[in-house]
Amino acid sequence: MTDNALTYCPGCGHGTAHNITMEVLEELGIGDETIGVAPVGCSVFAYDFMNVDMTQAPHGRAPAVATGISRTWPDKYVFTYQGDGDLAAIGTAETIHACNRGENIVIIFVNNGIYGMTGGQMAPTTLEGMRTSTSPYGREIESMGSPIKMSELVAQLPGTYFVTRQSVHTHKNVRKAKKAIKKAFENTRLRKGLSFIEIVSNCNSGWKMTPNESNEWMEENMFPMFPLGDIKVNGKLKQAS
Ligand SMILES: Cc1ncc(C[n+]2csc(CCOP(=O)(O)OP(=O)(O)O)c2C)c(N)n1
Repeated sequence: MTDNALTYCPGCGHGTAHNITMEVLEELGIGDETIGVAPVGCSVFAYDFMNVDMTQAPHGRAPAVATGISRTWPDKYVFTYQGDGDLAAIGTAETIHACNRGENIVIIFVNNGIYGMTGGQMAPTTLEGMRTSTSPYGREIESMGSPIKMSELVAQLPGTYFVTRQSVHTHKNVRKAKKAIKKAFENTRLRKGLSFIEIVSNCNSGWKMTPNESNEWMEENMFPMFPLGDIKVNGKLKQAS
């Protein structure tokens, strides 16, 4: 990480997710060979915090930009870091097609169930009944559709080699998430294709809760819809989805 002070809300999972990503690169000794693509959203300034070569893509386009970088420099480790509005709404096409092509990149997907940066609007990942600034009476499936489970969706595509869902809200979960991120970059080294790491995260400001309340709410409400664990390992689906 750089020495810049994080601008995330106190209690938000983004800082931890950044930190473990950078720790993995340092431990693998590949920081100088890595290029990250920041999204639009709260983590738009990831390039200020992550001490590796970074660029930033228009909203949702990070997997397409990462594709170009990875194909231009096939020996580099290339990753995107994206929120759920970015990855699962505005960039759905880029995400699906990069996964389907099996680009040799890592996608780190931080799912907090809403558009955090712009004021907590509904995202494709918003839970049924969840109140957001654009679903003030709660998400209604009939008119707004069901939450999209991106990890289960991309795991069906032959191009994904590793798909897992993690969280960073406890020490134990941080360790597991870090292990998953390490495995993902090792897959890049072995040129195995695309590794997709979902991190279910809180958005205590957007959810209008204290950090502790938001973590408890996440366990009780987000995890039943977005269960933690590996979904696809070494190109093989682990569980029916
Ligand atoms: C094409 C486009 N549409 C909309 C926006 C406005 N916008 C900026 S950030 C954001 C929400 C990002 O939410 P998410 O990707 O979930 O990340 P978070 O802020 O929650 O980490 C939106 C809609 C934009 N910049 N560009």
